[in-house]
Amino acid sequence: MSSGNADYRDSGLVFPEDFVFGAATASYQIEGAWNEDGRGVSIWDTFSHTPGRISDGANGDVTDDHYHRLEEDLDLMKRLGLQAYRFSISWPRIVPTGSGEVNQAGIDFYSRLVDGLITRGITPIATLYHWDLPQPLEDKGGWVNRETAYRFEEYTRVIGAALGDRVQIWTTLNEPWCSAYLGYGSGAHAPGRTDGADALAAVHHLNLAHGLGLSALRAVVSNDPQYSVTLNLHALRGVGETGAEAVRQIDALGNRAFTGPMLHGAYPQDLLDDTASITDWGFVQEGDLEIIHQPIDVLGINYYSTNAVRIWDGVSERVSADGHKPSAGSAWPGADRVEFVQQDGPYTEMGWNIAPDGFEQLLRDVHAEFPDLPLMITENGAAFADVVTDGAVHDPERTDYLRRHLTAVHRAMEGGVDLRGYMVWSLMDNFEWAYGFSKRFGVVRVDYDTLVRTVKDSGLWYSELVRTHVIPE
Ligand code: IFM
Repeated sequence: MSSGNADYRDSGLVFPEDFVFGAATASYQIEGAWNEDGRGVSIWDTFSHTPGRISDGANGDVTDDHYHRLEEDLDLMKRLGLQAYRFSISWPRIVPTGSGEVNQAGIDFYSRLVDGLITRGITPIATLYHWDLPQPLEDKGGWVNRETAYRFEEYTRVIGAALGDRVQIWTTLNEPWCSAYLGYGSGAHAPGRTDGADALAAVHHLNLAHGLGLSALRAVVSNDPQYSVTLNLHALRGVGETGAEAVRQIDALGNRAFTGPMLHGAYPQDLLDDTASITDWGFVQEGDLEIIHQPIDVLGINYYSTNAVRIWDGVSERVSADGHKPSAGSAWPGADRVEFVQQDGPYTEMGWNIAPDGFEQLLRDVHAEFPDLPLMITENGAAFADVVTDGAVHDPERTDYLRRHLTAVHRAMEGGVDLRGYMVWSLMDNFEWAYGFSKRFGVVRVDYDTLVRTVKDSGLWYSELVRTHVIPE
């Protein structure tokens, strides 16, 4: 698959003054302190402590130790000049068993984080759920159980009341596609379950949690924040004659299963038809779609690469380059005949193809479908095998990746897409889920032995961009 990416490397492009540049992280990936100050156990603690689940045998017990290094990390953000910081809140730090008793120490931690950001002139963007479900809720069925959505609503009310005078953008869920399909379909992510019907029930209950969470926030916050959700919308390329049909199926499962109910107020009929032999969608109850379909102020988009698909001919050896860790089950229930085709490089260390043109196209497509909805890039970045040389990290590939993707963002804006900001993934190297510490996404290096932070060359480059709003040389 060739792609037209060669010319996506402009410098000198100017972003509007009110365009916000920041960085993103997630609680389980950076905090550590997994069993301190009253924090409960999450599904990722259980999963990462289970032998064989994480490629390098790592876990998030300590990871970047951000919980204990909060002030140092806030100073680092200030030094980089970040205008916004997108973090996630660990549900089991706030409600350790997932329901009932609230842990004040957890609330205090995020309150200090938010105050520390505001003092430094950095806008707090809070994500309520970036995958660390309290284990006791999983023990009752996790996201397959409708009750989990109501527990999410309760947790949201607690943390919304505590931080709802200061947080400026609230994001309900991060990438519910991963929570549902990797957590309950392919089993590559916690809780590691592999049942297509469960994955689809999880899709709906996550959508429901999004709606319930929005209502809960609206009822308790005291400032005037923006409301959002972050989706990892799949940028799809059809291959050959069957490409269009394969794109339709994957688009339904990967994109429209979320944008349908959240932004149009209905599940797409073709999704229901494609999955009819797996589930009758009886878990969608009367009134659910009204709860889910609420106005949001900005849609968060995470983008890394594209997927190329076609319908498998049933004869030739089947490839399955869907960009995720090989796993026991399928991440695509009902799309059994779709084949993910290996795309041309270059690739990042994740094996993901580098495709800024796919990024621009995705942004244009989303804007065309939802012209009145502002967009924000809530994640974009790349893992590469960094090398430390005399205390520095020269990572030209990451800078090049960022430049190309920021060029794509700029071109989309020139083309009329209403884009409000860009959060690089990630502020610092961290626990990359099923890959442990083997993949580094940070613009700041973390030495996992000493926990020393070193700004990479890409971080210096990004810092200049943030300061000037012009893509540097
Ligand atoms: O590290 C993850 C993040 O938690 C969610 N989006 C994709 C990133 C890179 O895989």
